Amino acid sequence: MFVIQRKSRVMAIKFYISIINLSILPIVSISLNDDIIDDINKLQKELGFSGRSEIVRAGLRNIIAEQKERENLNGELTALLLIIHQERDDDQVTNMRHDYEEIITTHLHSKIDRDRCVEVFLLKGEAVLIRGMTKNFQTNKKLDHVKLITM
Ligand code: NI
Repeated sequence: MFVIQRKSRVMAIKFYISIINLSILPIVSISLNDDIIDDINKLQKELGFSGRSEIVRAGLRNIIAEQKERENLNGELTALLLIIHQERDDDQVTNMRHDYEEIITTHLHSKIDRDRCVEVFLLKGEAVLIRGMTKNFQTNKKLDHVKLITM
């Protein structure tokens, strides 16, 4: 009798410890501008996320999944690279595209509205080059949105 009680008490303590461990996630602070915070608040309402952290985690999971998918790309590929940026940053794309002339088959550049432009690159070539181009554009802070779609 005594043994059983003791055992169940140990199990209860272990259970509480595992709950505490689950709830203590490392905290990472990030700086965001007002526009992004507004977007996050809107997303939270529209998609029913329980909090901002939840949204950030979902976004990060997407980036990680995309990156893993990209790492698996091999050989000759056809892909579409979509870029949205402020009109004033046109030169960012113009300067960077020169390094990738050999894989660019089509380049479309159009205005979205008064301040923004969209650029679409149809790419054909080695996966390693397409990956490199995507990485360079994605890490350019002046570009608002960069997305690779492989076919
Ligand atoms: Ni433009």
